[in-house]
Amino acid sequence: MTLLAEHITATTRRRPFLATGLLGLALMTPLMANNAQARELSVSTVLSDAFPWGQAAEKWAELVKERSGGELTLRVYPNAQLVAGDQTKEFSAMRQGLIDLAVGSTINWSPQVPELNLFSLPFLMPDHAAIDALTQGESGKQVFAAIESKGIVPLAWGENGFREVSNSSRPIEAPEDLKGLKIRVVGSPLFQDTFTALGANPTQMSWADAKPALTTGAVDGQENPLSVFDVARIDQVGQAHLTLWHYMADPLIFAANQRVWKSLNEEERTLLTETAKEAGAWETAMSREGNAQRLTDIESRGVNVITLDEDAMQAFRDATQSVYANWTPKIGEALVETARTEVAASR
Ligand code: X2X
Repeated sequence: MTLLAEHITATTRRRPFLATGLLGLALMTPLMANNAQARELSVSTVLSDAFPWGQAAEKWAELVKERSGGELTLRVYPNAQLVAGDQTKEFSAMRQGLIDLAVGSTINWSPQVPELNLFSLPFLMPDHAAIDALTQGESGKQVFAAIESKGIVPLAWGENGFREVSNSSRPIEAPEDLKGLKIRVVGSPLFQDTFTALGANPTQMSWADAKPALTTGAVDGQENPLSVFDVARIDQVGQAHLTLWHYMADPLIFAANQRVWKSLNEEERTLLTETAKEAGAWETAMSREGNAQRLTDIESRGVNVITLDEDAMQAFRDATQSVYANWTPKIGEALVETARTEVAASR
């Protein structure tokens, strides 16, 4: 089915009162026609419920179903299928109404919301306390305001996690070790700059294309959180070396299309917001707690896990300073300054 046909079918089946045109009427099922109260909303995610990210969306759906007594249901569409795998189009698709709700990564939405690049600034957030300081602080408020100004209603935060770099050919212990390595990155321009600054050869592609590219050796390396490396069994596609450099972490954001949001009553909005916050907090804690075991499992599969001392970390920080020069004006001087202050206060 084409994306549009799929959307029309999905939308009309779920929201008969919003259906437009004859096609919509023709596709209305008798059940829904008799039960105009029940409503199903689509939720887009990039990763399935084999990963914490997909589990965050499923948890949200579970809580909504439970508390609405079945009157409101969320149906999760993983693997960026509502945007045919093109994850950096998710935000636009939600804005256009092709997607009702999403649990999305700040990286994937950053091409449309420049402020979201804040979280991708290399080595800005050293630990979980720093991430929380931003998402739960003034920075988070400003970022949510930026999302809202683009026609999307942000509801809550979750977490994909600290992204660690892996590759098939050598241990990465210093910026020089990245020289010439082809690294798969998400199609978000800041990553092009970070890996270029480090002397690597960044290649932008979707997650759907990443594993095949690692398998064939079209790329040498990738960067993703431990949960993704573990669940997707990235060790099985030749990624023998994994460096824990914590260079950035991508929060997840629970959000809604504005028209969908306006069509909900006050009670439904409160329900969606509270359950999103609960699901996000649950997933963030679960994902963080799982990391120690994941690391043990990854090492037991023979992956060479590299940790860096303070000097080595500083060398990476120094090598990526140009990213701040290029991106601070795009993100907003004031926001970057606020974030730096919040990170410092969390130390
Ligand atoms: O594509 C990736 O690397 C992933 C799955 O982590 C994101 O969607 C940001």
